[in-house]
Amino acid sequence: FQRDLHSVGIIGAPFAKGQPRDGVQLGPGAIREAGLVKKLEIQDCVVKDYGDLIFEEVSNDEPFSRTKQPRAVGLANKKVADAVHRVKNDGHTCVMLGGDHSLAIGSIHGHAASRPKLSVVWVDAHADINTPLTSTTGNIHGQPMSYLIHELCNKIPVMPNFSWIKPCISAKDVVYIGLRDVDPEEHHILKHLGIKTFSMTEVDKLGIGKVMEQMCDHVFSKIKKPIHLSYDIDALDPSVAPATGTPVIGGLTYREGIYITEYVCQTGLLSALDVVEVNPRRAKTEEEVHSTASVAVDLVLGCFGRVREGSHPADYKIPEP
Ligand code: EXY
Ligand code: MN
Ligand code: MN
Ligand code: MN
Repeated sequence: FQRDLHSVGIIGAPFAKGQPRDGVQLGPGAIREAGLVKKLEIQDCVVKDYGDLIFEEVSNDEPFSRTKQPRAVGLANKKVADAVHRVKNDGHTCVMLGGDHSLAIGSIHGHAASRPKLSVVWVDAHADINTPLTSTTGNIHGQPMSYLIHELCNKIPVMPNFSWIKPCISAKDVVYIGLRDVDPEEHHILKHLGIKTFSMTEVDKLGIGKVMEQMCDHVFSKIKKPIHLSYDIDALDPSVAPATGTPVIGGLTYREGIYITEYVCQTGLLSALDVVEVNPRRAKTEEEVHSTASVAVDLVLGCFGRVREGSHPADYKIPEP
């Protein structure tokens, strides 16, 4: 087995206002501290760290109807979109470290600005496809997909600091893996738009190997598009990744979670990755912070060539006595 060379551009996005729990802004720091850059370099990636984005305070950010902190979320996502666009134009595979999952609005938007035809693989316990009008919580991290899908554009109200967002993906180019906590309104949207979903039931029934094969059959049925992998750490079982804001029992095992990344890497089409919802303040112990951050690092490593069978340099020679 031989590795490809990967050129990786990393953006930290310490942002928490797409949801109500403090601490998810500390995700990028925790993932970096777990050795992300060093470990990528050890596996022969060329890494450019663009550092962490700075998000200004937004005053008078009153809810828009039920939707909470729309101005801050809209503004932060514009920054993320511009940063991801830049990383893509610089020629790297982009890694966006969240922060909460509302940041996928900017990440996918910025990615689509430089790669117009994308497929999106959304790995999550949740569908994150509420519209501002179906959401019962008003938390934008439960809504990002709704702003991005063409087929929903006439269901989205005009909100402050959201006017720059234009839908940029088609329902047929989206696949979900790991679902197990989907609101009724979201379930309707998924069925109505015919979006391909592999809930935990399909993971149980088919096994993760077949899930990934069928995922590829679905998104690459016509042309091979670049992949945007949006990986919510809560897709993994809370026993594997406890430090997160909305844990749901019955999730992916460590092995299933890693297999997804190995498989996506093997397609050669990974173009951008989000790792979101790591929240160090939701951990019960320091050990839970470390284990969650270290799993997040392993997911990134899997996306960039790490394989469990091991690997070796092409020119390696067994030493002779
Ligand atoms: N469906 C619920 C909502 O819309 O608020 C819960 C969303 C949780 C979103 C998490 C991060 O993926
Ligand atoms: Mn999510
Ligand atoms: Mn989630
Ligand atoms: Mn590869």
